[in-house]
Amino acid sequence: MSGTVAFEQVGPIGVICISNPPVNAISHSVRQGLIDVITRAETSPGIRALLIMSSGEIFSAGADIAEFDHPQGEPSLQQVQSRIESLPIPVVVAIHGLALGGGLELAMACHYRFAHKNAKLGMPEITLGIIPGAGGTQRLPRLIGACAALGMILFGTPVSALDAKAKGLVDEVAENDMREAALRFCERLLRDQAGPRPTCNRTLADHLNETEIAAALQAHARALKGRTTQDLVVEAIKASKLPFGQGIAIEAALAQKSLASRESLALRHVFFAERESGKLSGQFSAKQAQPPALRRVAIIGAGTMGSGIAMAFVDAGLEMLINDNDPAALTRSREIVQSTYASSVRRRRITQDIADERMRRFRSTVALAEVTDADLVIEAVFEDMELKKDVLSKLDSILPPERLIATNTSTLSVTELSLATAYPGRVLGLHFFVPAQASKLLEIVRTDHTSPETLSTAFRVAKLLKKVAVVSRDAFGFIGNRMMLDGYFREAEQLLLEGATPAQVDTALENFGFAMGPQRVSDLGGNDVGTKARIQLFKRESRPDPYFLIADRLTEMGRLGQKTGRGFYRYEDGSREALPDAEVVDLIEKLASERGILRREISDQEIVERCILSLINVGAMVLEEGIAARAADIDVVWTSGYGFPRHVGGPMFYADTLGLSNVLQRIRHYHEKLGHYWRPVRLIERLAAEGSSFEQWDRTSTSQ
Ligand code: T1G
Repeated sequence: MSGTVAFEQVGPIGVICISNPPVNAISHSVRQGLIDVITRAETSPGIRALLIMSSGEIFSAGADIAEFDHPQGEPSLQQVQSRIESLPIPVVVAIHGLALGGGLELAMACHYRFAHKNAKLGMPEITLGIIPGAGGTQRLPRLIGACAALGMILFGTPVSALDAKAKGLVDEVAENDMREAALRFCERLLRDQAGPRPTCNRTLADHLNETEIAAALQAHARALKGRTTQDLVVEAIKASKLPFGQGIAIEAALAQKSLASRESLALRHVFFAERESGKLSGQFSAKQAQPPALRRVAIIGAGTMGSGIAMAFVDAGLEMLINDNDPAALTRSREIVQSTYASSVRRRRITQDIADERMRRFRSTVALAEVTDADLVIEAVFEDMELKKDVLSKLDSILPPERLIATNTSTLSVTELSLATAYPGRVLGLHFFVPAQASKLLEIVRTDHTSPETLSTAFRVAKLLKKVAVVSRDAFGFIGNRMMLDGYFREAEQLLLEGATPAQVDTALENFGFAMGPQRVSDLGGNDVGTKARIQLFKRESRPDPYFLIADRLTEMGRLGQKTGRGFYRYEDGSREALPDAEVVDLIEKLASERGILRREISDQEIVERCILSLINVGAMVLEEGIAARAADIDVVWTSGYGFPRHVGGPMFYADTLGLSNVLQRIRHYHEKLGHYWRPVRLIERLAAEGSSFEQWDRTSTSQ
């Protein structure tokens, strides 16, 4: 009997309990355990029904993703499901928390589904680049209809228990004590002599037609841009109109195909990389330090970033106090937050009660002294060294030494700021991204002084805000901005000088999969923001010309981007549509001729290759300098904070798929053609010479 599945007889009911922490993944041991207890139940006298449930927070997060890279040992989940479905007695499943992927597929093979009112049920396989492979594309259509099933599987986000009941996926929803309620439900079935009800024998209520398929794909077009898994999903669900045996065989073949796809390898890499980046390795193991409880947070500076960060904490349930010495700024901040909640209420994302409750926890003050009872204080004032030092030293004088002080700087030296305080160990950078309340990424910037307690509190903050945390050592631009400025955006500018247009560069990279091209991102964030960042950079380091000639000239000309209606593009009043502007092309031509740069036709392929390779090259530099601990961390930063396509896996994973010797050969090609800043990084040369990869580098460097 496996240790992950327990069996107990309660009168005529055999209770089977899965216990495989932390998420009851349906690993080999669970599958074997289920087969063992079903066999035992079949031979136990007096058993007239089975109840399958789980212990812990959730029912099950599905198949064990960690097993995907190895041949799946018998019994398979399909074999477990056939045993359950063909039992001569009713089998009930009780779902609490979450039933995802293979977990929901197991539930759909049971004869009756019972769910707690707060439970959620979903098929997130598409987020891993695979299709449901344990009957999900065959049983779900039989339970809720092919069209609804297509919607649920393409979307990947779980539905509530009440929605699931309305769709016919769940038979009954329980208010409280799950186990007791589920046992009552089984007894009622026995009283009503309700027998087994194999889902596989059900007939489809509807058939998919091309219009519905097109509509469903269109509804998810943005999320599925550049992806292919959706085509396999459609093919599999179409097969659900066939006899079950035929459909399940087609699903199995398509599932195998999806599992082997580059898209899935990339998405699984990002899945585990996001979970790994949340852990500290080596001398900074967070386990040594228990972070203090976080109930109250204070933000200094009520600008756009300060207000967004404040909202993120309020959304996470914390008490919030925002401070600014300008009462008008506080009023503006409150109005911005209030109107953001109002639009969320209009879009039915939250209720008015929730909006009101959150505004009650959003307090503001001009008195800095009032922040002393906050468990954490984050400064988000204007990006100026002297101003930030002044704020930090004032906070240092009024806060107890163990209290964490964080700075939201994106360009200044966190080390220098921390040394403006008496306790540099309690200072670090919490680099949020616009919009702070919604962006997934949080760059945690540690200095050589940052203490383990401070670091583990920062990780606690990320978990509370449901953000993906990545640790960066303190250096100019940390991980993301450094690679953006010295690699990706810089190369985009160079391509403009050599003959490409902003629209051509942006479209080429958006076709590669980026959410938005570099020039459009610059116009959205404000070209002046980039210029200010470079002014800070040049106080610490130099960069040879040309380095953001065009963007800095646009700033001088007041072409700041969307906020001024003109930037790399022009924008009609009230529109965010980026329209080409001849004045910009003229400016670029002039800057190029001033530097004797010959302009030429440039292919989209060259644009993508140069922008991505420069990202990879600077990424390797960031690794070599120890600013990022893992190549996988860089992939997390770029996929969760800079719009790099998740289904490509991030720049470093992508480099591995290209092969580092090919990457090196192409970088050397551009080094010869374009000069010094394309010099290949030694780490790439070494790994290519060893026939190695960034993934292997991660494995060896983090194990040291
Ligand atoms: N398999 C293996 N490990 C898993 C796992 C899974 N399905 N889900 C989570 N973990 C690990 C995770 O790596 C982490 O480990 C720990 O559990 C806690 O996770 C046949 C083929 C459930 C919403 O896509 O979305 O079924 O880092 O930090 O924030 O058709 O995990 O501590 O060592 O994320 O509370 C489909 C994936 C599988 C769901 C919990 N299922 N998981 O979030 O904790 S494919 C999914 C999640 C499938 C079938 C197919 C989330 C969660 P560690 P966590 P969390």
